[in-house]
Amino acid sequence: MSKLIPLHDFISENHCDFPSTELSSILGAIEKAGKNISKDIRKAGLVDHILGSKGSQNIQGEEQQKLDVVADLAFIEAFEESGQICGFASEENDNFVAFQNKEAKNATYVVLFDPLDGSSNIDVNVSIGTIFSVYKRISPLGNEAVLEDMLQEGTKQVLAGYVLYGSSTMLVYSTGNGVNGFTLDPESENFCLSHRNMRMPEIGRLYAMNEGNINECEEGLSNYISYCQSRENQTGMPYSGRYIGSLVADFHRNLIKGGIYIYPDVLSAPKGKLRLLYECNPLAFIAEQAGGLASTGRKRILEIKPEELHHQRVPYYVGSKLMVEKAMSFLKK
Ligand code: P6P
Repeated sequence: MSKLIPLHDFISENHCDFPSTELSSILGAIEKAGKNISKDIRKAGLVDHILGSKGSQNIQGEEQQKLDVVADLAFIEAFEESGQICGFASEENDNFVAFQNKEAKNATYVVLFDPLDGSSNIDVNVSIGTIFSVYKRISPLGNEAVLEDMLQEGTKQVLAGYVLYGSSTMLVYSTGNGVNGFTLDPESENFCLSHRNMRMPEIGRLYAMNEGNINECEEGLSNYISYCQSRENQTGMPYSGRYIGSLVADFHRNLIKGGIYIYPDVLSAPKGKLRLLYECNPLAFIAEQAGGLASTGRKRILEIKPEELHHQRVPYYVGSKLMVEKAMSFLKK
């Protein structure tokens, strides 16, 4: 087996990827929290404080799982310890938080994150993930972070990615110079380079959508799904439907094998279900950096100007370039 390259060695060998040592420190914080959450998830069935509902709801009105809150706190602590983050917004918290210590007020970056996406799958042992997005602050150094720091277009991301707690635990990120994937080595407890310069196949034969919504989505999308299920597509065979119910897991599979993930606007979610800031932007950044596309079906995700912190949801078509383009061609202009 060739020599394993731990994340920190990769970063120092590719310092050009990191416009600043601060970013590599932030990635170190994500690595630290990701390792801790991975340990908790691996023993979830055995420890009472891990599984099940916490008996509270988050700002989204969703039942919080105990591990949601544990993950949220682990990432907040790691970001604060890094000294590079002046403030954050988390899907699990009511508002953004400006760190109060002097060092933080002089920090350059803000982070937006979903600490544990797909957490309803924890109790059934299905892959879940953390999604993160880092921006340079707009507000002046020396002051507290402000809301505008959190409401930037996705094109302004300087670091984005995810931790996937799957059959193995992976960290996948981009700083705008391509996408690299690292797998947690249980022996050394290091994330080691396992997927260098990841490229999303231009086309594939997998589509991920909750087809329970098929009677509530627009006709063009319904026609696209019929196309996927027909012999008219490029394979001459029906595509395979693969929907895990965990965005990070569906996205990661499509990144490797090619495919499309769709969460449209439906009657129960008129603007779509997925959150622009915490889910759509970071994965759109990764998709585009790997040669894929991410759209609302009509507009590039990364160009949307966020208007509000929590409830801004968008329809989401993300994945292989030719598949997203094909899906969009079925939608009314
Ligand atoms: P539905 C999880 O709650 C999530 O945000 C994504 O991870 C997942 O793809 C989607 O929602 C599942 O939603 O409505 O199909 O159960």
